[in-house]
Amino acid sequence: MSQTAVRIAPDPSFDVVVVGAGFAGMYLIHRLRKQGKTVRVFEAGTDVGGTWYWNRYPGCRVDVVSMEYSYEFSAELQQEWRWSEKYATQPELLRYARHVADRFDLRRDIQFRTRVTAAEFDADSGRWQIETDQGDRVTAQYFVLATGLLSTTNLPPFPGLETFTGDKYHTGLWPHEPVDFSGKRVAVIGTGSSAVQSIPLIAAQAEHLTIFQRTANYVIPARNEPLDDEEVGRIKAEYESFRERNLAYPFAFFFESTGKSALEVTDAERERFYEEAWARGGLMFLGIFTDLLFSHEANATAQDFFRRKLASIVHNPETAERLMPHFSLGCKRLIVGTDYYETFNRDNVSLVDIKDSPIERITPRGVVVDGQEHEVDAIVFATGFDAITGSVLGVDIRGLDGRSMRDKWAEGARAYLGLMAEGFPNCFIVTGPGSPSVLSNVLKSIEQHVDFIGQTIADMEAAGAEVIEPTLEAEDAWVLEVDGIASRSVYKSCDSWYVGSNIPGKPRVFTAYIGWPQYADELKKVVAAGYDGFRLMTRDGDQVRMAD
Ligand code: N01
Repeated sequence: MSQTAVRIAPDPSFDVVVVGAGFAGMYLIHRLRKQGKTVRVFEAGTDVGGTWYWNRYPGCRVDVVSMEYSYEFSAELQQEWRWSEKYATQPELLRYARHVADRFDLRRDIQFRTRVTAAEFDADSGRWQIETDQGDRVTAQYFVLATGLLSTTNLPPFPGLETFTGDKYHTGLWPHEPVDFSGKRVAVIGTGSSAVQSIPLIAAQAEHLTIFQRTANYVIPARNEPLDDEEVGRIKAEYESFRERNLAYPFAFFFESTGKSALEVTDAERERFYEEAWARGGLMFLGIFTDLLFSHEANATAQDFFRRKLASIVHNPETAERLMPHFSLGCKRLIVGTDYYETFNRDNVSLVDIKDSPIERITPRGVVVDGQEHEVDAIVFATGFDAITGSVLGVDIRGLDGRSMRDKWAEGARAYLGLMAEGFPNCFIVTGPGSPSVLSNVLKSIEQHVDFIGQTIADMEAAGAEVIEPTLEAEDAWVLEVDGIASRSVYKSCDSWYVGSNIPGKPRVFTAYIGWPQYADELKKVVAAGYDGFRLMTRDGDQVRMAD
């Protein structure tokens, strides 16, 4: 451990230390407190909310419907909170997070403005020793990474970046004060979800907007709308069964499906189903046929539909051609947007294709591509995240015999059930690699994992176990299973942050478990079989057998 100035916290010893006060860290406090555990959460920001604290760019909103993207652990909470729109905006989501923090008095267990820098397991004491950038050194029996999946921003090292004299923004680290682009020439680099959400709003304000696109993506209309009292009342009257029904869907959120292959219907029927799904909008488009994510042939029919839609919206045929994606729909995350393609019909918007001519450099005045300087007053980097693993590996985590997580994951992230890694006892990762995580309604995955952690700790205590760790055999088998399912899908067929290819040098591994209900069953089976695949021990290393 590094020898930084040490600040002794008033009580440096906890049952559980958690990294991150987003939705996972917040629910962990509530759940573990109820079990009588002492919990300390360290959070780099100045408030709760995680993703919704950091991502404040114009247009930022959730792409899973609000009535589903919310906690269900408290019936009172879900009854009293009133979402105003089908897809809540970032400010509303942040208000929700703050409301939850106040309602359950969570802040007293959170230390803000503090980043965990290192954590090491001490086999003698069976405890984790944790260090922060504020000089804290604390210990805990359990160490939980609630670091989020899209938290560590990716800012590519464009040559000359530091010489730019205008304003620079990253969508994932947006200022807390309002940003006014009126009268400015603005560049947006990137065309992922963050860019797609912000581009129409920036275009409406800026004098000119230039968009630098490396890969054209598929954008489905959100069809966002205010939620009316009648609909909210109907859902709230049967919230429990509404939740239960939605968890039976592959991504743990509801969608309408024909229940058929895209290839077993006539051309006219297929077109009608696609039109209906386009009119409904949202991520749910992917579920309209059963095989869009598993058959390239079926997927090609959806790609064709999207390209025709796009061509019908964008007036300039050359621009439309440049906006056409050329990979399997859904392979990169389908983007949910509002007026995105329509924005390219504005006179003050231009599109620069950088697929074959990457950004050469950034100058004091702008962005150079193919020898041409595009002069701008501000640059918005919508260049994404070191997803899934970035924030876990941002902490120097050392397990048994000082082995580092960075070494363990050098060839790709691996964790049994996406929850625990062999060699790192009593260390849990919420929505970690190998769990449904990014392919789910993540609020449901968070509650599922936090409940699993709470139950595991309670079961261990009842059985006299103090240490839990997965076996290497169980971890190996799980990694193979996750990869096996992914290999039958379209997800590995393109470059994306899902496989880590957006970060130079990152191992290319697809780590999301496809199929929320099957995963949920597996977790239940593991517990019912006495924590199958895990080793449970006393602090002295004696094996403890859990009841089946
Ligand atoms: O990031 P991204 P994001 N030179 O990685 C480009 C969630 N989210 O922040 O595709 C030039 O998707 C890169 O190009 P390419 C959601 O899960 C949700 O937009 O790699 N360009 C791409 O166009 C989402 O998927 C919402 O070729 C470079 C863009 O930058 C995830 O977060 C809203 C480059 C990055 O897109 C990430 O979205 C926002 C380079 N060197 C985010 N490097 C909701 O709707 C990267 N790019 C809830």
